[in-house]
Amino acid sequence: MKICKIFNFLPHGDDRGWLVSLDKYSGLPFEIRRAYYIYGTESGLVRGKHAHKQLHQVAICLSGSCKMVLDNGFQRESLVIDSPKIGVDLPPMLWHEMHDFSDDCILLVLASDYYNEEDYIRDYQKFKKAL
Ligand code: T46
Repeated sequence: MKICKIFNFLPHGDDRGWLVSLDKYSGLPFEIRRAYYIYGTESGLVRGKHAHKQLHQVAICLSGSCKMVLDNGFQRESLVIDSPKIGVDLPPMLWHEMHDFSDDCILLVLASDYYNEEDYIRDYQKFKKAL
């Protein structure tokens, strides 16, 4: 089974460049309640390292690149993302880590709900037990 699910967005292009619009009609699996973005992470540092109990998210690399490591408790996959035309699905109960940030990486994350620290599982063994 493949863990990683990718959304391919449809850019609107003309002689001025590209525009991608995202909402519930463009194939996202949830209505967006929150957006945040990550930038300025040094290449040797790792972010994420958690799963969410309920939250559903999609991560989009708007600039530069980073490596997403995804783990469903049984299998681990990784992929480098470097295009604003694709989104990585981060459903509930999927352990995710972000590695190898380029200096210019801007990672946009669209989320199904507001920030809630109670929704995080930050201990891998607890994550495995909760599956
Ligand atoms: C995730 C991955 C992809 C807030 O105050 N509001 C927010 O909406 C978020 C997301 C974070 N914060 C605060 C909490 C911490 O003090 O920002 C600080 C850094 O958060 P965290 O260490 O959780 O960041 P990452 O990069 O490890 O994880 C983030 C998201 O938190 C997480 O939900 O799935 O990106």
